[in-house]
Amino acid sequence: MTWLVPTPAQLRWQQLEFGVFIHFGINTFAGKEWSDGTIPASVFNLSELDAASWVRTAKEAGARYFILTAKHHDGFCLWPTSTTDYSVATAPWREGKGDVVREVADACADQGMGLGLYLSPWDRNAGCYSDPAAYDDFYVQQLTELCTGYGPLMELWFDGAGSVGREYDWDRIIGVVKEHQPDAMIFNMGQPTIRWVGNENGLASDPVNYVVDRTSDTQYTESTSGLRAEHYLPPECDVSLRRGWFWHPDDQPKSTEHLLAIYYQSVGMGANLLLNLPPDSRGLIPEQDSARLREWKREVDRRLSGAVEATVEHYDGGATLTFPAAVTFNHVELAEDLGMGQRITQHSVLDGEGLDGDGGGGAVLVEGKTVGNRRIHQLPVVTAKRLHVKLNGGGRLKSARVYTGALDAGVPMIPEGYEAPTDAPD
Ligand code: FUL
Repeated sequence: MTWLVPTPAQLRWQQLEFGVFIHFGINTFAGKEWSDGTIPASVFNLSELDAASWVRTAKEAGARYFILTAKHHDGFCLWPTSTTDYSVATAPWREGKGDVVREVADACADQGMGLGLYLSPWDRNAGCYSDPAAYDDFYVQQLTELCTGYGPLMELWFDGAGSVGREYDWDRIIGVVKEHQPDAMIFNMGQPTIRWVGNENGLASDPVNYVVDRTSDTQYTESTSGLRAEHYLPPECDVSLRRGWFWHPDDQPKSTEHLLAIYYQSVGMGANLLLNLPPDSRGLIPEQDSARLREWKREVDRRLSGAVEATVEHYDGGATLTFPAAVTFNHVELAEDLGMGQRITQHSVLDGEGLDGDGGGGAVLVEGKTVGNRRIHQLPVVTAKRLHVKLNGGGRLKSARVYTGALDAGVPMIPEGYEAPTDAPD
């Protein structure tokens, strides 16, 4: 059997683990999620846009990459493109001389943050959208501007919403990325290198398969795209801090507990987390939102504090984890050696004390399927000097550790009935 293995760029991307998404544009000023391309550029008028503070907020929350909606479905471009007048160049903001993509790219470069861009294929403003060949030219030009004008990009986000049934010239489009930004990850469409997790709740579910032959297209239909063959495509879990992707005055950030549950079920399940922060119509991330992020980050850090590394010794079908001394913990973290591809299909963590001959060992403490990039299990407090991990599928662990710093931590829950809306929004 040959295993599909990640490229070095895919592995690097997986190890970034957590990025911030920014939805900002004409919708921000109109209380809309999906506007139809007719809101005049004149509403894009604000006083305090501060891209450096967006990036700082992301960094303080622990994000290692940052993705901006350069153009959402409404077609309004946050950079002064040559392809359309529907952009910052005809808006009152900075007297039409502004470029949000530039300000974000500069802030990311200054703060050592990876930059990615979202460029919606569906465009409700472009007159040529109904003519596929003409629109492909237009889109390729937009993508070329973004891929050549703003320094290195680590990800291009191709959103399937609104495009089900539409054929774009993906060979040409992806050719632009390959020519100018060969290390950038390609999200979900064309010739993807990473995939959408399949919901907008930020949640992966076990098993999290990195090798797939199909991707889900959008939240709003059941549509999926076949890939002709299996590919190594690790998933990204996108979710908004608020209910909406764009800022709305009455929307509220999710609770810290909800965000913690998302963390365990994305990063803690071996998937990447892409958490959206909507800047408001002043151009700032609301203080309430940054406070919530700080509180969440503090609690994630507290739970993952007091790490004790295990010495890992593999044997056929598993591994023994030995700690320097007996340790009391309530989190176990495993990482798979993905250089060999994703192989572990099932794992059980057992109390290993019985191996020392005290007769009490062998109880299963926790189990699951995927180990992947990073699997974090929260479990009832236990003391052990040695653990046992049974591994199915032939894979090996790269590392293992336990966390001892927050033995009082409760199990966070997603609020009952919570689900991101699946109706096409306004
Ligand atoms: C969806 C879009 O329709 C939403 O507006 C948002 O951009 C989300 C990230 O992807 O498909």
